[in-house]
Amino acid sequence: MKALITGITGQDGSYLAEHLLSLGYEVHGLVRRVALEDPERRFTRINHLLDRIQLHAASLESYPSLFAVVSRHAFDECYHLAAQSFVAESFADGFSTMNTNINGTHYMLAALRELRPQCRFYFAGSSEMFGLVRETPQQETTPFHPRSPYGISKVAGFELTRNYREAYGLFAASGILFNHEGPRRGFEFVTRKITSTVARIKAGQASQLRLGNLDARRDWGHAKDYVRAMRLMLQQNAPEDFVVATGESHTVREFCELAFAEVDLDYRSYVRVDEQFLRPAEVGSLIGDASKARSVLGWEPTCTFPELVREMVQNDLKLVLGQTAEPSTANAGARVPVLEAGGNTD
Ligand code: NDP
Ligand code: GDR
Repeated sequence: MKALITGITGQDGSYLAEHLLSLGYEVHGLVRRVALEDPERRFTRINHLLDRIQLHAASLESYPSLFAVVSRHAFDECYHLAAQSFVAESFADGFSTMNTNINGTHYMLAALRELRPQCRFYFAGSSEMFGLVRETPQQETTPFHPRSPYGISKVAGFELTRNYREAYGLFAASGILFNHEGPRRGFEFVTRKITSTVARIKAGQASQLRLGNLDARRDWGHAKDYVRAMRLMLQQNAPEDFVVATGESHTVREFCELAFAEVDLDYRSYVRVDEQFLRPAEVGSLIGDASKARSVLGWEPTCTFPELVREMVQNDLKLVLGQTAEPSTANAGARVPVLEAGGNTD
């Protein structure tokens, strides 16, 4: 099986690449060019995979570049994960979020339809599509009410995916994934912001943690569990959309409480509310009902909330102390890919 992952340098892309490699897939990744090529840093999450995957330079903003990659390889599955994924940033720059997330998805679907209609397509939908929730818990049939440019872009991507399925017969499925985290999470997301700051406070390198809405409630799972569900969706007889969630929700405050307790500190002594981290329109509470994924895909989450918090804090402690931590850097520098003009690395 030959799979293409867009967003392979991100949290989910790196876990998914590992998962597919472990199942014997040939894994290809799409990466964008950046002006300052610094592959070792840029590919931190996939450094340890670089000698087992093939990277292709292309831009989500350019249909011809995506077309070129799809035209060169007979992909069986495409996991479209690349996106501007930070909700707060989408308020700061809604236009680029829309361009990347909506057009990027449309271009990928159009290129596959044109060149490789038998390739199965996964779209990274989000619980942010539910936004101002109409029912609790949220399931596949819950109406959408997005509250940010990011959420709107994901609803558009979801609808595009459905339309390509219905209009052109593509095997195109969307996962409606609730928040999933882990040691590879970007530092701007609240879980990693908390665990990395807890580690720095413990090491005497920081004295405070400034956050926005402590009462926001999320259904947090582990990214490693969630990438398994993505693949399972593409192994079904027919393309369908699935909610992927733990069915448990916690507040940001509870996350803080556990994370600080992990290093024997009381969060109340360190956490301060800072208005700059409040959002113009907030998604107050999300909790998913993944019954369909459980019964149809046979999918189950394996990581509990306390285990997730502990793993992230312990990993950040190791990073602060300069010890080996996730993602593995064991293979760093083994083969630093050079992304050549209009080309790929193979
Ligand atoms: P990350 O932010 O960690 O990764 C995003 C990826 O998208 C990176 O590889 C990034 O590449 C790439 N990307 C961003 N903008 C562009 C662009 N303009 N052109 C090409 N590539 C681009 O996200 P996650 O791994 O957490 O999430 C994966 C997907 O799942 C996203 O679509 C996200 O919206 C969605 N999702 C995530 C959830 C979560 O809780 N993690 C929940 C529900 C949905 P680069 O390294 O070059 O920046
Ligand atoms: P979210 O994740 O917006 O749910 O999107 P994030 O971790 O950014 O926020 C979760 C909740 O925490 C509140 N919050 C803060 N958030 C951040 N980032 N920084 C803070 O200081 C802070 N203080 C409180 C937020 O207001 C929010 O309520 C993530 C992304 O991965 C999306 O791509 C994905 O689609 C959804 O999860 C499901």
